[in-house]
Amino acid sequence: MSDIKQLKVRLPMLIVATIILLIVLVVITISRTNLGGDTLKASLPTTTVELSNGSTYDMYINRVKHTINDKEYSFLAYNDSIPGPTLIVDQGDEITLNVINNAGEDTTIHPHGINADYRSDGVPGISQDPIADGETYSQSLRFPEAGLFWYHPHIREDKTQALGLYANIIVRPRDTIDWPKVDREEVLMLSDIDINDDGEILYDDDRITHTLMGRFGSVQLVNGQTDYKLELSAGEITRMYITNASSVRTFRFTLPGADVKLIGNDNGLYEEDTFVDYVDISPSERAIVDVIYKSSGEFQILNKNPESETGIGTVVVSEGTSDVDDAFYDLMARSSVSSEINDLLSSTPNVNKRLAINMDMPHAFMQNMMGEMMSSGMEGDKHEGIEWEDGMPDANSRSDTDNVSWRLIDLDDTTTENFEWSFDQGDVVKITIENSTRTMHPMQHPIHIHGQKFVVASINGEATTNRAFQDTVQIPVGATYELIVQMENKGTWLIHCHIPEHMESGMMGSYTVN
Ligand SMILES: [Cu+2]
Repeated sequence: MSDIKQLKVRLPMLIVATIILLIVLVVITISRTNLGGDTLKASLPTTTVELSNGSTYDMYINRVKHTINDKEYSFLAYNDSIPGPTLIVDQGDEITLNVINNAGEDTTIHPHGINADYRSDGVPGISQDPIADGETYSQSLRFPEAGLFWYHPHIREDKTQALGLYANIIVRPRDTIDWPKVDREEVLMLSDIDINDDGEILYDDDRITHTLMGRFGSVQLVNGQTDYKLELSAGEITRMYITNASSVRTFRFTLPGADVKLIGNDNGLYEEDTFVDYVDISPSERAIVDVIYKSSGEFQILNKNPESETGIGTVVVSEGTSDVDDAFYDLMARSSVSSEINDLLSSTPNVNKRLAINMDMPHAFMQNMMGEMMSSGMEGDKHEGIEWEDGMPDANSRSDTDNVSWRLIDLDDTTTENFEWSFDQGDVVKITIENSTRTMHPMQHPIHIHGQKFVVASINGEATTNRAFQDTVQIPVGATYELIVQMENKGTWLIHCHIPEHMESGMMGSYTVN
């Protein structure tokens, strides 16, 4: 056969082979981009797991297929559900978690707000080594305080938490006298996920981006879904345990049509119950509200902030069978909470610490973002000192841990990059945190203290009222907060901004209680 004849025979075969190869490549690329793939199990609904004192619980971290707006994505899950299982334990009890990591990358589990043993705190480099893919790690948890807590990774939270690694722990109180009676309880985990215009969720495995503000998700979720629905009866008293697991988004949680009574937050109950129109919940904060709908109908759950309004779920209320319990409208005052807080605030702090917030970026990067900065309005011109939405998406997406550094500066030792404080057990420490308008990018920061509960004693010099113990406080732009912490739990603990992209850019310090 001549060369030309051979080519004539082989050319169609070559074209067919090339087309098949291209199809295979396209299919592989699409499944990677969607992070989907048929081999993954579909995510399961969240379960509630009651754990008794001394019990052991296996916690698998797996990749799962999770559907958002009819599209499948590869998410991460604790025991295959998003959110992970809600763990219910009794105050004072101790359990063991066997963490089996099949995430495909390092992880740890941080029991957020559970202040007991720093070796169980899930902080890599302090509590433990990272749990590598394929490894199992045993972690014992003790629950000294009652309330609403949560667990999440303390490695690459910007990615792995957003992709589904979040869940609650409810610690039942030993003494229920301060807890109003309710008919039912619901857990609402708020979060958001960044899905681009092409329907893709893109994270870089080796580089943390969106460090300027933290990554806002374009899609807001309740319990991992866009169509969360709660069915209630009119007159029924529902307790909602609400947690914000998003990176940077503050939710102004609003329930039109309901009477909403705020009873608790991060680390327990308020001094007094109050009726509220909404609750602001910053990243990692919690709120406990008791809710009544007096008439039947369909109602929206809104994130209704000063800049936008997003429906994040629905409440369908059917005709009630019983009358509204009047006890719901009694506002409880808790002398036990007040006396513990007053005792703490009346003791003179024996250590004073002062922190400022600072951000740095190279000149070239700043010049690069000037245009967007000018068009998004002057810096500091934020509603109530909070960035509710991403005002500079372009600069934010181009920022990373190399071109932005965030710091919590110890004003008494400004040369240290990340402070390492030392206290004695029993010390009463006043930490004053100023969030100045004069930084390069003024914005709010949810500051989380590991290891001890604290009280906000004053805001801009004015004493606070109706307080509760907290583990996180969001400081808006221009505000100065005074926190009082009693150092009860020994060990080495972190203080950091709970916007993961800020923490990873350096916004943290540590302290040791001897
Ligand atoms: Cu921050």
